[in-house]
Amino acid sequence: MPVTIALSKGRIFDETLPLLAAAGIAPLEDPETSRKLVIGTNRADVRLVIVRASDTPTYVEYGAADLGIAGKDVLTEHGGAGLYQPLDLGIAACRMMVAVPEGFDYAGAVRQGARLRVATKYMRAAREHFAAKGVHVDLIKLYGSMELAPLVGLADAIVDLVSSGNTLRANRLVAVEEIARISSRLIVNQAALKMKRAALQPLIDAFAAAVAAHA
Ligand code: PRT
Ligand code: MG
Repeated sequence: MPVTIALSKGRIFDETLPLLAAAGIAPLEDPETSRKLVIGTNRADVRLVIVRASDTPTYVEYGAADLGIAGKDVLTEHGGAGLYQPLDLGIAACRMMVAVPEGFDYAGAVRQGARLRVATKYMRAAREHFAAKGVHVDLIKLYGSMELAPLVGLADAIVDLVSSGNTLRANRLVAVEEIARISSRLIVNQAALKMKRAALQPLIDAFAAAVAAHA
């Protein structure tokens, strides 16, 4: 039975390549240039499937992939049912932040108990964060480019991921609160781990060793 690993292209794929190499796995094609969604590797028993980042937990949950790599942000929204999460890989690191337009008095609005309109793709994380703080919010679900929302009056604030901070700066937004530190995790289908342990455990161990070596 081949081992199937679900990855999203872009930063997760790029930052996973060295971990795959440490496990002796080299993709035969580059998903940035190939249109193939199933990519073979140098090992006949290992293949990669290229999925949307937010779909990775779903493929692994249903066993369509045995392993996957997904951001903590994505895992929080998914809920993690059916997934074993043995390793924080430390890759694709960023922070989930609350951000507002420059000059917006966020602390003042919170203090006065104002009801804030918050646009985000991360509904669950945002809901839990503001509920824990006792801040009343109306959440507006978006699928991307959250930074636009406050600029055109759709929202007072956003909850988004920030790495360099360049996107916030370019749109005259400032981060006012950290919700969580984010990195990507190895996720494993729980049933596959039992049925295919002989094939999966060496990969998990190789990833763990590679992560420890870089720590
Ligand atoms: O892009 P797509 O809509 O397909 O999905 P996605 O954005 O979920 O996928 P992808 O591949 O962009 O991100 C995959 C994972 O990388 C996320 O789930 C995070 O765990 C992690 N990650 C790390 C990031 C960032 N850093 C990041 N900076 N994901 C997104 N961003 C975005 C952020 O949303 C914002 O728009 O980059 C912008 C900010 O970047 P800076 O450098 O300008 O601060
Ligand atoms: Mg993206």
